[in-house]
Amino acid sequence: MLIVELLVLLRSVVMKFVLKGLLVLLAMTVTAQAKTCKLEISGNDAMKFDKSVLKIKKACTKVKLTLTHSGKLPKTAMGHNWVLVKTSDFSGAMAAAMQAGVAKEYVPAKNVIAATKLVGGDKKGPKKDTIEFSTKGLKKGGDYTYFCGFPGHASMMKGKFIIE
Ligand SMILES: [Cu+2]
Repeated sequence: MLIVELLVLLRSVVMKFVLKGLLVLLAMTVTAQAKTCKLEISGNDAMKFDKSVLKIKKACTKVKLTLTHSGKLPKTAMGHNWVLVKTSDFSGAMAAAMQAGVAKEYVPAKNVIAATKLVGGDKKGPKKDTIEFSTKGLKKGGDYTYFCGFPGHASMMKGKFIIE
């Protein structure tokens, strides 16, 4: 008699643990489904980004990136954008950015994971641009490069985008 009662009690305790575990898992899944990670980078009048590496965690499902022009030169002379590509697409994307021209904000027509508008340092602006992009399809440990598509800038203005 006592054994049966004990077994029933034990079963209900086990069930509680299982349910609790499921709830925790569910909560983790919900959290993982919507995690926006913020990144900031700026470009200056000396044709440089302030960062050569940008890192996010694999758990980030979205990235909110802000590019700011920290200088004073207009975007016609020293414009900067931020273009993210697979490193294997980088050299092709540099050429494609130039071909796209200022009308397309020097953003390549294809193989672009994400890109901002062209920003300038003077009041004509814009001084900054914020974009949001999904990390869907991007791999942890993958090889990604970001660069500025303004003609001639990418040799100095580039960096690694790392998912860890
Ligand atoms: Cu630039």
